[in-house]
Amino acid sequence: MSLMDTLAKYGQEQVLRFQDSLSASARAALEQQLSQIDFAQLQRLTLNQDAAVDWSQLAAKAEPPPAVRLDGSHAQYDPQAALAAGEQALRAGRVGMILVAGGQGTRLGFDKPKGLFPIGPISHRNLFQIHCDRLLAVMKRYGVAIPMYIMTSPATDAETRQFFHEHDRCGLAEDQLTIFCQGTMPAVDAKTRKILLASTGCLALSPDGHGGLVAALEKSGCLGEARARGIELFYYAQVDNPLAQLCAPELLGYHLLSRSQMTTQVVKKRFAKERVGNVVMVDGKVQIIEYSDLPDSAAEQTDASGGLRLWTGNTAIHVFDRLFLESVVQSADGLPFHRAQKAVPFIDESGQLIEPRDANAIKFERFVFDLLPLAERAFVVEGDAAQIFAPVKNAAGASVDTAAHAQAAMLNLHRSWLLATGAEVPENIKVEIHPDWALDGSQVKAKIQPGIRFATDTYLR
Ligand code: UD2
Repeated sequence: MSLMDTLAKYGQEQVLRFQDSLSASARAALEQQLSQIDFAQLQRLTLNQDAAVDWSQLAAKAEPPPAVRLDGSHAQYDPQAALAAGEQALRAGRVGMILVAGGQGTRLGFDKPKGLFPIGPISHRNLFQIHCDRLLAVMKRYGVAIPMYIMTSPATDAETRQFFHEHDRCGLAEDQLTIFCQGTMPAVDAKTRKILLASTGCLALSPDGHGGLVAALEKSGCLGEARARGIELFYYAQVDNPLAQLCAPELLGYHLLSRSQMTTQVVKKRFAKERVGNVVMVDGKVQIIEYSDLPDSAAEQTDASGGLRLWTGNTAIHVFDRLFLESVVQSADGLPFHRAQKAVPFIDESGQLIEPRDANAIKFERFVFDLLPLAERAFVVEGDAAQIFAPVKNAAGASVDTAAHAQAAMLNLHRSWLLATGAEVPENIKVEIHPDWALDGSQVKAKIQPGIRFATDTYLR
């Protein structure tokens, strides 16, 4: 079927409205974009013919998942055994690291890839550097090279590659860092369901969500390369969380001991409507109900102890079996799409660029956590938010999840390590610890004089 016939069949002829004004190369580029679109799938989505989820019904059946709790309760496995199993996997070179960095930092008001956002309270290291420094310290501790796979999107790819090129891959070896780009989905007009044009020769395309990870890992060859290197499990984190304990052996170990295919680290939600996914059990399956889909009534329910009944906040820190990801590659196309109403700039019929203030378009995204129901065995482990979770989401001044909140969390964590050794760190003094100086509190005591008093802001590295 010709392109025009396809466009006519799906009522999307408007995308070629300006073709006569395009150069041959511009027209070819537009046709290349159009060739990537599954018009039948897009029509199902725009006509809402995909399986609609009754979130109220799902939430009514949702139970808190069995989870290894911070206080050690519900631990079917001995924490020391988990630590040992995770360390063994690390030393054996069976672990790879996936960092997703394709999102546009719109909420943050930062017009570069979020990974380039400077977050180090004293060092001003950006998020990419924070994560790479930690990975290098883990590698040093376990004497192993851990491959780092960074997923970008067309919105973040070029600047991300340029950054790593200009900064010697943040110290990672050439054969250790792979940057791969996720897929995209066209944005459609919220009323007419017509595909929007970003310019006369370019579609308004958005990243297809971090659920695009599986297809992107496969298409980029990363999954095959990881298999060839003997990688059996991936530690997964979002670039926006500077506290993520990359490749933490305990979580890896619980994943291995429980024979889980996908393990999720959760934190106790701070309040009912916290903007985190809710990790729940429904009909025996672990799954995540995103904050935007959870009815208030379900979010606000409390249990006998007075705490939130659905208490498990999704930190988006996961451990995946490579074999599990390989097994779902085929069904990755079956991951559901979530819709987001967004303000998307577009070219109107006269060829003028319109930059709406209010949501005018629908974006379609897949979520990586929708892999959970596909796992026969999933596992959930509670982490201490003060140690593992301080996402940078919102612009300065917001009540939660700003850079200032994340920096305070980083400083509080490092302070706690120093205070535990008997050092004195006055409240107004900032001490930032580079992971090469100390990856966690256990390494600090041997590095400082007993009872030392920090009188000025200090960056230990
Ligand atoms: C995400 C989770 C939420 C909770 C929270 C923790 C979803 C939908 N929600 O909320 O449950 O775990 O994080 O901080 O996941 N990204 C890509 N490609 C994309 C879209 C996003 O790489 O196409 C990355 C992005 O760079 C960021 C992360 O995924 O690091 C989260 O992105 P988000 O902003 O869509 O999700 P958020 O923060 O609302």
